[in-house]
Amino acid sequence: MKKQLSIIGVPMDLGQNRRGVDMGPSAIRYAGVIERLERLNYIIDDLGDIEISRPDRKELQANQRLKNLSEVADGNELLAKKVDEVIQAGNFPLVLGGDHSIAIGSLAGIAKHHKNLGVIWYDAHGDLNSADTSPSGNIHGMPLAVNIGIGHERLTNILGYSPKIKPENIVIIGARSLDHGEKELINELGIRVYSMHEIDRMGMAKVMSEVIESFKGKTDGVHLSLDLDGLDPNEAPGVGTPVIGGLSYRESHLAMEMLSESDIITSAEFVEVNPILDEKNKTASLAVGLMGSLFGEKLK
Ligand code: Z70
Ligand code: MN
Ligand code: MN
Ligand code: MN
Repeated sequence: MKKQLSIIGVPMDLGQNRRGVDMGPSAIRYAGVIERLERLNYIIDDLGDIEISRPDRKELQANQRLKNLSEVADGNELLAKKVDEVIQAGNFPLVLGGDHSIAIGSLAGIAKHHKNLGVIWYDAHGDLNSADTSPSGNIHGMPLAVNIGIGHERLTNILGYSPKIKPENIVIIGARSLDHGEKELINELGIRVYSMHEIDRMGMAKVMSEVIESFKGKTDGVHLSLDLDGLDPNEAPGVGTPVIGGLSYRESHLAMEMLSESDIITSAEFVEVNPILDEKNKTASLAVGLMGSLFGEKLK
């Protein structure tokens, strides 16, 4: 792993309906992310937060099928440029959300630098909807589709190219709430999904070995997009769309430790921490703990 990390906060809450997730970056900083990673001998450059424009109140969610499209697109454009700069400077981008719609900008900035970027989507959801299939109109349910080139042009064409990633380079881990259209797309494109069913049957160690093995030699970088709602809401209550029966604290730490050992991760984002819905910053602290493991903390 590169030793120079650039942290980018993205106070985005317009990709979904619950206010408060825009305070995720502050909550994660407050939980000590910088100190935690400095202790592991990383040099941290905190670039602060991307500016997100607010829609005026009567415009809020005017387009019910793509809520807050122009603000979400604008914020992601700025994020994509910032991430691109970080990688050009030779640093590792660590992006703090914000709702998951920010994966549109992160990946736009990252994928430019790779021919075959692998993506690990750690999430209860598939985030593979488009305006046509979405039950909610919330863009945070669409970023993975956008990154394979499906969706509104304002979103798919950020930084002027599309698609960003190939379906065969994606692995979804922790899925347990997929919409009808998402399942169809997964089957049509053969996207690999380790749902809770497979994780229960195989165990996280086997799942992660398979994932890591499948990326080795095939991809020229791997992005980790970790939605805290992939974890069980008992352990990560501070998320907008909790789904019971999720990944445990221990499974998640094991996954991060295995990724750390494999040394395949070249960029990462941690999203959907909502301090308003949290209990004493438990979810932000959990996120920081997972970053500790991802970046090489050892038990002994
Ligand atoms: C649902 C939708 C979602 C994140 C919830 C939920 C999507 N599939 N994504 N939380 N991160 O509205 O599209
Ligand atoms: Mn998500
Ligand atoms: Mn989710
Ligand atoms: Mn969510």
